[in-house]
Amino acid sequence: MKAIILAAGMGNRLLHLTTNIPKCKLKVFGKPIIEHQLDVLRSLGIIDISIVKGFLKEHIDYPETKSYENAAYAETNILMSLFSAEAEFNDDIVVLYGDVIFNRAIMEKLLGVPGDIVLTIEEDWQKGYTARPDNPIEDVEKAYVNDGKIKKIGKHLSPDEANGEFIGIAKFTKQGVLLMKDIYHQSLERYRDRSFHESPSLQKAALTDLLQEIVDCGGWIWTALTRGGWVEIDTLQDLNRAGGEISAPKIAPEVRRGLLKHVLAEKGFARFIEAHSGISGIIANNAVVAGKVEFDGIWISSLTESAVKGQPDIELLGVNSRLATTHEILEVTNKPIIVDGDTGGDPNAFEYFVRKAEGLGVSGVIIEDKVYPKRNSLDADSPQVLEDPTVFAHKIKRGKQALLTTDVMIIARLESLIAGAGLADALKRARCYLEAGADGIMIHSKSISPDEVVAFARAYKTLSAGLGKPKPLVCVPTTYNTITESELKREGFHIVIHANHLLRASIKAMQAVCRIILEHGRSLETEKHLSSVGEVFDLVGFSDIKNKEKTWSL
Ligand code: SPV
Ligand code: MG
Repeated sequence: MKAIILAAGMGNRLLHLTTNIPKCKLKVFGKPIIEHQLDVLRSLGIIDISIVKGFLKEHIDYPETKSYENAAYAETNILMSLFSAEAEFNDDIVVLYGDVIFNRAIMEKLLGVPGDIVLTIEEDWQKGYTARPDNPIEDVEKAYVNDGKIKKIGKHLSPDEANGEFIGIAKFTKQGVLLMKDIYHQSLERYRDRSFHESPSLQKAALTDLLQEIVDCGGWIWTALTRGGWVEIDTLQDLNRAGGEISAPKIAPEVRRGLLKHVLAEKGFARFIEAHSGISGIIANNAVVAGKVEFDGIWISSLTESAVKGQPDIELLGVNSRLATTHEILEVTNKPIIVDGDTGGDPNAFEYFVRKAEGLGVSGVIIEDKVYPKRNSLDADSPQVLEDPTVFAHKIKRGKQALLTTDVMIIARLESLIAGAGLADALKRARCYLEAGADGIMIHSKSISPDEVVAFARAYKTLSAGLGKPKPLVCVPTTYNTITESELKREGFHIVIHANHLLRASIKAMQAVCRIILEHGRSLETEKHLSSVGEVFDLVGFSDIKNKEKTWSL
């Protein structure tokens, strides 16, 4: 008996947890899902195990297994993954979806049921879904079983008709494998350029589509019934209920610190989003769309760090407040952090700040070339007083010398355009600060058009290249927000910071909820605008703590 584990998919619904590791490597009770599977298989003497990999395949490395690849994992589905291991179709096999954890009894029962094709079917399937509100019933691979055999199978089966759920574990004898292969190859011809049961094409087909075709062709598919004893991990909620941690994995300061340089070296570009508190840090850190588009790092903004404490952005709260907020955010996130250092204060204060930030695990500090105490750059009415460039360059030198590692970037922020001093002044200052050792330049602007920062970027390319190794260029497109990140990248920017959006979003949301409560004299009407208390528990790691307590009491 051989086993084939299908672990090529992306696991999009596990959000931040599967951007860097494949779903089958997520831990449940401290052990990756796939290792739970390997342990059960091996305990039953099944040692000829193949794993079909795709997304982040390099992370699935088990020396005593065979490896197959579905390189087109993003455009195909599980049937293509299974047939990527067709070379193994010469013996009895069990096939497992890579996201199911099951106990030994389930596998023993499956192996014990005679029949050339046997599926493990959950009988009490509806009950499972009342406890999994994140898993819509339309996504369940439902089955209608009669006389011990599958009559219908697939997600489209009506819940009233279904009397079971396929849990993603199947057995094929040698004869069963032959039948499956035959029907698959006939189907490749017969269903060329058209839909295949519930899927738009055979390339995008699920295993259940082929199983239904086997039934329709007169093949018999038997069932091994179960009531519980397994879990499928599709969502954060599933993972947490199974005993897995859903908070972002922790990272040591010395590892995190160098990540910004690493991202820039790898991708040449990084997108940052602002955070101002632990909870906003978690939201920023974990945000992901389409399974892989996420922020590369977090910006600790002076504007929002002050505003969240109800204070204006005028260097009022001091470096220790900024460092405390930074610490709070570092505690609950694992991405690179750039901290807004305002003007940096005097050189001694700046040395203190960069050393503390470095110790905490910060990757970058940006200081702006204005005179202390600065005013927020986006305010049109405030005086924006530029610092003498020599004085500012000296501060950069002092900061660089104070650092103990080469991990942290000190980025000089040019306020020439904010102060109305023009492009030539900005370029002159950029040269001066780069010569003083700045690791990058931020050009700021409050224009609603990107033209002036783009003009700077074009001139900067030549300037920076002329000074030796080109240094990263940063921008904050708050006012000129029509330009996209990719356009900015094309124009020569390396870091784009969305500098205040989470704070502004929360202000609006809080005001709306206050209004609704005042208008209705109760809070019922606010519910649709709110996260559930359970979601708060999940976000802040309370759900993980409950799991840990269960693990430790075992
Ligand atoms: C911040 O986010 O605090 C910044 C950018 O420094 S800005 O508010 O545009 O000055
Ligand atoms: Mg600021």
